[in-house]
Amino acid sequence: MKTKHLLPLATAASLIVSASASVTMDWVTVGNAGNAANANGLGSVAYSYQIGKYEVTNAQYGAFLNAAAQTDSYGLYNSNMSSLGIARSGSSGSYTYSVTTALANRPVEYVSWYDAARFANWMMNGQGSGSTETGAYTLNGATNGLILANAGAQVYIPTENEWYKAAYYNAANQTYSLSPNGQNSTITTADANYGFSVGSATDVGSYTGDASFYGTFDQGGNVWEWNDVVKQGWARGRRGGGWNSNVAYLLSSIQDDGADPAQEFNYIGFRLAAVPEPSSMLLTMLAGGVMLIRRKR
Ligand SMILES: [Ca+2]
Ligand SMILES: [Ca+2]
Ligand SMILES: [Ca+2]
Repeated sequence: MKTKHLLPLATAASLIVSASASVTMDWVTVGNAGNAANANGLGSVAYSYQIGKYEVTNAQYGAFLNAAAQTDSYGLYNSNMSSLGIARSGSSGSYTYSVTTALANRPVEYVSWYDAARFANWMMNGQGSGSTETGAYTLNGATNGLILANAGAQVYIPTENEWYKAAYYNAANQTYSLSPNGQNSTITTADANYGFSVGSATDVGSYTGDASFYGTFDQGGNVWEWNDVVKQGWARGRRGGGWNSNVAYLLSSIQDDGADPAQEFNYIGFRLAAVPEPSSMLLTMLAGGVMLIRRKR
């Protein structure tokens, strides 16, 4: 399972991947629209959507930085990333970023909710020179404050219900499991990266036998993941626990109070969600002859 960690360090340090390539995201489709919520009220989603199969990786975020952070006006880069696989060189206006090959498939860490929102905007706007400031979220330079997703968001930070359904719902028996790998009994450190069992994040998808019902990996452990729910009027949700978390935080039963969306730590990352483009949705609406209410928040 963790054979990749046996790479000789000398090799790992000398191999640098070019991070200028475009980002390919692996998605899983979460269907079964209109499923009932769990007993705690979470997990009901009235529409079909996609969610990242994995947490966003250093390779993906490094490509984003090279495209969008040559002048890093919004703090997309955190210097603590350098020891975790993304290095910055040059000076403001011509910054470049390189990703250490051996760490390319680790989840990106030290990202705020706003960094995740900007990555989502950039993805929705077609990458490259696409804007980070408009799209799924109208940021226009904001690095704090309450920013809500726009009605037309197509690539975005998942809602708490979307995240929760993808992690814990089993459509075959219409129940929610305790753990994101479908288990109801207590999971162990053979099933997910938590409790300092590894001591850091691992490559996404390392726990190959522990996908969710819909095929996502690492929704329990590795890194906590931002979601879009607003808590306490200002905080944003994050779920799933991280490599340093107690097992309780991995489970569907945990109540989340949210966190400061500006905080950046070495155990919080994110994955994205997506819904079909408006053109295909318009066809659905015309075909159905009904108003399609896209998302509930
Ligand atoms: Ca940041
Ligand atoms: Ca297992
Ligand atoms: Ca995770």
